[in-house]
Amino acid sequence: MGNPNVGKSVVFSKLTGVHVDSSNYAGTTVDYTVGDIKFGSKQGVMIDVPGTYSLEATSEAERVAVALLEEGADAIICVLDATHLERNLGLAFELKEYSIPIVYCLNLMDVAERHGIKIDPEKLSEELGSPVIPTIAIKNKGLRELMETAVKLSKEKKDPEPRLDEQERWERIKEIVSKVQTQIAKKELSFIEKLEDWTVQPWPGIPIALLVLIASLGVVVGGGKALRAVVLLPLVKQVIVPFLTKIVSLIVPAGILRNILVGEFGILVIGIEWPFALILPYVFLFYVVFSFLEDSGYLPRIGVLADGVLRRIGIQGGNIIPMMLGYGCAVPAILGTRAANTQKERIMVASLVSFAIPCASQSGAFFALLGDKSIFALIFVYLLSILAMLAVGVVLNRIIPGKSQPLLLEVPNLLLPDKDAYKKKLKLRMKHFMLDAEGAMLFGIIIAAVIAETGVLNEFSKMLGPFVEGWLGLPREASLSLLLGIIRRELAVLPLLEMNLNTLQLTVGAIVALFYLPCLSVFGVLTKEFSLKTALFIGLITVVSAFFFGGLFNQLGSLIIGIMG
Ligand SMILES: Nc1nc2c(ncn2[C@@H]2O[C@H](COP(=O)(O)OP(=O)(O)OP(=O)(O)O)[C@@H](O)[C@H]2O)c(=O)[nH]1
Ligand SMILES: [Mg+2]
Repeated sequence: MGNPNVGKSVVFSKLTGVHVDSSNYAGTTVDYTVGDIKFGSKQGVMIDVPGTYSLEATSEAERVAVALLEEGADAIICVLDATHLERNLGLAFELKEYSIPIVYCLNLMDVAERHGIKIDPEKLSEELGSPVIPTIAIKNKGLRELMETAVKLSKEKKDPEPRLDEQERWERIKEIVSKVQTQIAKKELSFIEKLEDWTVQPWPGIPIALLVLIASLGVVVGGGKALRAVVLLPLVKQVIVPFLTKIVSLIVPAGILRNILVGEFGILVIGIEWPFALILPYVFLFYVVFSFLEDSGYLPRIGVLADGVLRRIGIQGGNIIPMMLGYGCAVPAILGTRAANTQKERIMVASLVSFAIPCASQSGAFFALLGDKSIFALIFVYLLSILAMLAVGVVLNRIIPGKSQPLLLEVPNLLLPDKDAYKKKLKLRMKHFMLDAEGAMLFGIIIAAVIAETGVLNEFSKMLGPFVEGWLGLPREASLSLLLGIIRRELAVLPLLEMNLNTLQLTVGAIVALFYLPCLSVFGVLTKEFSLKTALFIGLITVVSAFFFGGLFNQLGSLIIGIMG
């Protein structure tokens, strides 16, 4: 157990070999994970617990932590952040009220040293009445000793200590800190320390944030485009697909089956081109950049800068993390809202993520659709998403009962990401994308191939035709987008690529896709985390706004084009 962002998940992963997410911000772990540990001839289980500031849980994630403590254990490993000892000792003291033996893991010793903080573990151990093991979890330092101590302790009995009242407790903590900790005066702030200060002040924090944004977009959009145009598309279009087409043509006679496999919407044609050549490069580069920002501790700093704006729509700056996670995938973003302090904020952030934040796959599809034709349309769609978010935020803030509480937004130390942890994280994210996203995308593509080749699509398009053509100004076949968009968000965009649309139509298509249904997995997680009613409600609002805004834009655009001749 321990405060948020002290390295619990790293300790857990290193000791059990079970990979759990770790990132440099509070609220990475929002549910518990159990892992097996072997130590000599001994076997047992270790549990990775969400971070909590105190045992008076105020968020869903903290409640999970406290519930686990109530269930009991043979020993508690209480992880402390050596760079914020005073605050961390609050929970350390509360845990002493239980009859479970505790070993304190004094982590982040390397960062403390960099900050000129010196702590005497032996003295601290005397004061706390339990062993204290200094560690650098990320480098595996001290973890063996930590484990030995925990195993030894687990056989001992411990008497619960009486509860100290708030006042007494903090006085006692102050006294301990003054005894065990010395701060070496440093001549000059290091560059990282200066950067830590700069990035949370409007000046030069906001220009820095803009630079980070532009650099990130440059890598993702520019790099993705290059990767796609130079390597992936030629490979798929000129080598792989012709090869497969040849083989299939040899084996399968001309007809419906051959078309389903290698025709215009053939499974082996777009089933390879869409996921691998169009979406993958962007998703990959997005996570390259995002994981770096995550581990560096930069993301919560944007929360500090954006706090003023977000507060106006009833959201704390701390919620910036799940919102940004949403640009990757809405599922972890919605789970991440468990760290929010109130149910109202949870629902608001989850709705905004489902409503107007395009996920990485969908962004990839937007870049592919609009990137070459009109960079303005692309920028417009993203600006619109931000405007819509603010507008919907204001409305939801009014209609959802409850209020948001002031939250102490924890700003972590800036760290240079650990190379191995970073690589592992990236690998896992890509694996997850391959299995989850590509699977569902393939499923959608198979449906598309079958309904396109069997004529079902024609019937369906005829039905929706008047609406799609009249109101949205898109060709009839665009109803395929609406059908496939139910499965995954990028599938609402990709079919438009094959339709030779003009810029107005492309933008309308992108707007509809932007707001259109959250995908099936998002619907599932909304139902699980909130209720079926909430999921259906969010689904309904998104569809209605998609058609309303898309159509409105088309009508206005056509009018303006008409007037200008
Ligand atoms: N330099 C350094 N970084 C560390 C150390 N231990 C953990 N970290 C980093 O600190 C950050 C937080 O680690 P996590 O394991 O996610 O923290 P947590 O306590 O599980 O956080 P929550 O799940 O949010 O409660 C990550 O970026 C880790 O890589 C350490 O000893 N030294
Ligand atoms: Mg964790």
